[in-house]
Amino acid sequence: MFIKEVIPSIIKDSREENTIQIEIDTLKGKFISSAPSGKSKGEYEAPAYSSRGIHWDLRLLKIFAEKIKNKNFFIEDFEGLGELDNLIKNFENQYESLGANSTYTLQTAFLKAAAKENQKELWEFVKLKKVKPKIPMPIGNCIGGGMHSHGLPKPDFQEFLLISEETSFAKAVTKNYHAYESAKKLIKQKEKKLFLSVNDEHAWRTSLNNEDALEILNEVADKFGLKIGLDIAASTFFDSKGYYHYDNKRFAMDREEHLNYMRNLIKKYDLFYIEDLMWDNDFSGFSELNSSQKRLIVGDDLTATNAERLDMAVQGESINAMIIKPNQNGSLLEVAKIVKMCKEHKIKIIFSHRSGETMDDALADYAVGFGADYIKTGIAGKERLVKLRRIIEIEKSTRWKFLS
Ligand code: 2PG
Ligand code: MG
Repeated sequence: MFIKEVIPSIIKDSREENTIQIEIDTLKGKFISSAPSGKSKGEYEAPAYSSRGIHWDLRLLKIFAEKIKNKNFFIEDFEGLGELDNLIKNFENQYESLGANSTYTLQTAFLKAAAKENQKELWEFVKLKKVKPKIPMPIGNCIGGGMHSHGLPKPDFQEFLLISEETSFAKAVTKNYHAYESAKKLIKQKEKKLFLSVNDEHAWRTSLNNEDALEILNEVADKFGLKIGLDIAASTFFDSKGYYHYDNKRFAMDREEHLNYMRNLIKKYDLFYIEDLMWDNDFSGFSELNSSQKRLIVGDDLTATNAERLDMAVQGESINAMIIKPNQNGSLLEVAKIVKMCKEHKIKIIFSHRSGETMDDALADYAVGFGADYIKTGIAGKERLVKLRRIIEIEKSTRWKFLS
C-alpha cells in the first residue's frame, strides 16, 4: 500500500468539542477517520492527548505524517498493523507520546486504507485469528442523567438502557427506537415542569429521579419485549471519603448502603445489565453482585479497556461482561489482545461509543470483526445512527457467511 499523503486536522465532535481527524491518501483513494471522546472518563484510561493538549498532538501528527508519506507498506492482514505501530513507537521515543485519540485515529485510517488495498471490508480485514465474526445485538441509551445531562434536576445514574435481542440487528434496532419514542410520551406525562430534551448521547434528558426513570424504562421494555439495564457510572458521584452522593434527592450512601441499593434495584426491576455499579477501584463490590449468569455485571471505568485491569477483574471474578472503547486504549493490537482474553474467560464483549462522537462508523466494523456480543451506541442522533446503519449494511450483505 503506497501512502501518498497523510493529513491530520482538528474537527468538532457531536458536543462541539475539538477532536482529531486523519485522512490517508493512497493510490486506491482517500480514507478518513476521527476520534470520539468521553466525558465520564475512567481514571485508568489512556490519556486522549499528549500532556500539552490536542493542538500539540496535531503538531506531532504533522511531523509523523511527513515520515510515512511516500512510503510503501506490505500489509495483508490485521497483524500487519504492527509495522505502523512500530513506527509510532519509534517516533514517540524520539519525540514524545501521542495521546490515545491520535494513535487510534491514525491506526483506523490506516486500516481502512489497507482493507481497500486488500479488496476487503474493514470488518473482514480486522477479523482476528480463531475469532468468529459476529453480528452483535444493540444496547441503546433511552433516558440519560449524570455527567451526560446538563443542569439539575436529573437522574444520578448516567444511562437507562434498552437491550434488544432479535433474530436480526435491523429488527432489534427498530424495537429499541419504538420503545425510545414511547418513553418520550411517558416522560412528558410524568414530568411536572417540562425539562424534556436530549442529552449528549441523544437519550431523553429529564428532571425525573432514578426510580421514576426506571419505571418508565420498565414499562416500555415490557411493551416491546426488551431487556433493561443501567450504566450507574458510580465513580462520577463517589467521593474520596467513601460516599456515593445522590444529588437529585440530596443524600449520601456509604459503601454498604449503596451496594444494597444496587442489589435491590437489580431484583426489583430484574435488570439484565448493570455497568460500573461501584466506583472504579472496588473490584470486590462488583464481585458481590456477580453471582448469576442471568445478568451482565459490566466493567467500563473499572476495566478502562486495559489488559491489566481486565486481569484484576478476572482474578477477582468481578465482572462477566466488559465495555471495549478502542480510543480508551489507543492501540488496536492491544484491543485485540483484550478481546481474546475476554473470550478465553467467557466475559461478554460490548463495543461502545463515547458520549462525544463523530460520523466515523469504524466502531461497527470493529464490533463485527472482533466478534463482540453487543454494541452500545445509542438509539438516535446522526453520529449514533451511522454506526447502527453500518451494522445493518454488514448484516444484509453477509448474513449467509455468519450462518456457515
Ligand atoms: C460510558 C460512556 C459512553 P463516556 O460511560 O459508558 O456511554 O460515556 O464516553 O462519557 O465515557
Ligand atoms: Mg460507562
